[in-house]
Amino acid sequence: LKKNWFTEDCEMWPGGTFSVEVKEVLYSEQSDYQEITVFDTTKFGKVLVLDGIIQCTEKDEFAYQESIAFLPLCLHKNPEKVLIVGGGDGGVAREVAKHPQVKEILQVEIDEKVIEVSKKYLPFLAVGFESPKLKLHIGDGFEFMLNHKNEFDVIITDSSDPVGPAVSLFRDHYFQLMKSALKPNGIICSQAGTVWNDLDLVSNILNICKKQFPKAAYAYASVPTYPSGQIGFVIGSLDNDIVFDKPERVFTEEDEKEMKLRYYSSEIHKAAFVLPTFVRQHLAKN
Ligand code: AAT
Repeated sequence: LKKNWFTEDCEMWPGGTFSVEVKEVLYSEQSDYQEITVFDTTKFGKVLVLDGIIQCTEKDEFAYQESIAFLPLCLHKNPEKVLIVGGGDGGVAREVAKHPQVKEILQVEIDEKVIEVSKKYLPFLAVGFESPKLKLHIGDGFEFMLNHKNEFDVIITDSSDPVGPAVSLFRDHYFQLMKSALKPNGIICSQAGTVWNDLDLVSNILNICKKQFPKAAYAYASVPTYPSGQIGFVIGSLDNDIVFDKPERVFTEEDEKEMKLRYYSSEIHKAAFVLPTFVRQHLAKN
């Protein structure tokens, strides 16, 4: 490979990985929690990298942010109060704020530096922080959850992978705490890994979710710059009557335009829960 290619090298995806051609490194510093890098690329726009792992690229970030936001929001009958854990670039807040029923958003991000850097270099994401609906807390998502009970309609965990500061957000205890932080009929949605790289990780997270929530499912989105071009979410619901592939809130084409949606639609919502056969079979027996 040419010298100016960035390669996402991590023990979580051994033997093969994704590269992007870098035009210019805009920022690179170690924060209290992780190494933060922002660079510009020839074809993918600006890219945010934490500890060597791509968090988002300008080209395809909307596929991830829209999915992790609207899958749970549209499954809830009235998602008025929403908690976002992680998401320091602002992209998920940007999407959540668009939902017409959402009145109040709390966000807890561990690393103030990610927010600062996004505001400076990634304004298309950090625009999310400008919403008057949003209150931002700096702190650990796990600790935050210990002190909040019966408060949220929807909790979205936009966390990095389970290697650095986000390890606690994949634990049993965290899912238990999210459950008690929810109001009746509440819904959670957590970043839950890719089926091509680590199907066991996916089934572990889904099983942790199933232990706490009467209803749980894995949904996926196509995001070319995440490992293997795909990423998924576990969704858990306290509402026994939920039908995951049937959104409560259906968006018309006018809604899509007004909300500037580029990936999520009510059709995509249904498709997101239809899993490839090897995935369906693996999740059924593990
Ligand atoms: N929307 C971009 C996608 C992300 S960002 C993940 C965020 O989670 C980062 O800002 C990180 O600082 C934050 N974070 C990590 N641990 C915690 C914690 N314990 N509490 C609160 N915030 C935390 C995710 C990209 C997924 C990459 C898939 N390969």
